[in-house]
Amino acid sequence: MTEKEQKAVLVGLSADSAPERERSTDETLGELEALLETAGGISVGRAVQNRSSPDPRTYIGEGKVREVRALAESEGAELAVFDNDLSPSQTKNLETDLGIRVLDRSALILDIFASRAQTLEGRLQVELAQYKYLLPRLTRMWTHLERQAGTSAPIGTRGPGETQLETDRRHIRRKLQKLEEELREVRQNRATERRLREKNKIPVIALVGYTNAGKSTIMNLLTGAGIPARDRLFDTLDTTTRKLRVTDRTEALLSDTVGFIRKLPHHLVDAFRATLESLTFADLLLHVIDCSNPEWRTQSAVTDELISELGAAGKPRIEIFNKRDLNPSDVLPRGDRIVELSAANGEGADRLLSAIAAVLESSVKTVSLLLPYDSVRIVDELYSLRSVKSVRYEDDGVYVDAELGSAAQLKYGKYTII
Ligand SMILES: Nc1nc2c(ncn2[C@@H]2O[C@H](COP(=O)(O)OP(=O)(O)OP(=O)(O)O)[C@@H](O)[C@H]2O)c(=O)[nH]1
Ligand SMILES: [Mg+2]
Repeated sequence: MTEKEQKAVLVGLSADSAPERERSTDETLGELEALLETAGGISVGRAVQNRSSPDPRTYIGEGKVREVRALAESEGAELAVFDNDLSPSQTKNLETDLGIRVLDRSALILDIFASRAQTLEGRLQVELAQYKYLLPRLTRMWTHLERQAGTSAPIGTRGPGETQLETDRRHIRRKLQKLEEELREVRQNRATERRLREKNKIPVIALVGYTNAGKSTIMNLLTGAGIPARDRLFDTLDTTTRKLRVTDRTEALLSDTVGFIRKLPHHLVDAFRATLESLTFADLLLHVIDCSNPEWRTQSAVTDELISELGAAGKPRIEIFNKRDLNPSDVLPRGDRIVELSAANGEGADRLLSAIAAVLESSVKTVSLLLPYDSVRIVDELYSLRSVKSVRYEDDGVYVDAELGSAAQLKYGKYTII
């Protein structure tokens, strides 16, 4: 499903009964337009309605439906994209009343994810989310078709329709099961990688933030990873991890992953939970905020909420106010764990690295290590970190007292005797 240069009208509802976050505004419609463009469509008109509550049948009111239909006809739109989530029956009713295809926000985001996913795990996750989205909509598709055919089917002939629907449902359930199995297998491999990483005890840093905030650009700046970083939403869907040299005494693994957006379809959050779980294994989160976006406060709050939802709220965190070059004058929050950055030109990278080092090397402690003779090269490593305080060579190995930051404490943890 791609929407190649399809003309679309954007429709939003701001219902008093809905929580503020779910109401449609100029800003959310602007974001919807960016999503549409990312999916290969083009907006030819907007319609917004204020109402006390959504219409159960068509979401927007009857009069507004007529207005949208007229707008779509005059602009030659073949698609109406709703800024909110529609129930399966609302989608069907709107398609009938408007005479064009109707997508809601979740369907549009799913479509973008489907066209972007690169790795096996990414593709499986998106497919899983798509089938889950489809399942409840299947019934409606059939009732719709049945109604269209104008059949009030005589008793005894109603079977085949039902059977077809059941077959389709069963088919999708089987497909879902198979996808879940395949995902389990892929994830098992990743769990093995993670165990290996833990054995080496290198601290893990995860980039998080709203889509398009500049996460991949920062990853490239710091590690030369060469990840594509284009000005479109959801450019990155897969997790990439690279080694990062923080200072001459500390190295870490930095990972870049999928960005967040408000009203992220819950099927997607569920499907991507495993990818996003890398956050819960991280030792430090870098929360990237695009401070040139007038909506950065909301975007940052959405990210905070998703971090909590994923169970990573307690992690040490550095906030990066990125794209400072595009917004040099605004007064931004300040603090030890806040860094202003222009990832595009590298301005502020040194401050970012110092802030990372400060977190990873915080709580420097003197520890005593016992290194077996086959691991004696570690003494050289410790000398090069300038952390050695004393060394004793005994029968059972080398006893070293060293001053280590928390990253190195982790790394050499298995040799620690005090
Ligand atoms: N002017 C300016 N542009 C930037 C800066 N950082 C990133 N960009 C641009 O912003 C756009 C998005 O950057 P990405 O690094 O792809 O953003 P992302 O957070 O990885 O986005 P997703 O993967 O889509 O979630 C790209 O066009 C970047 O070149 C910056 O500091 N200044
Ligand atoms: Mg990216």
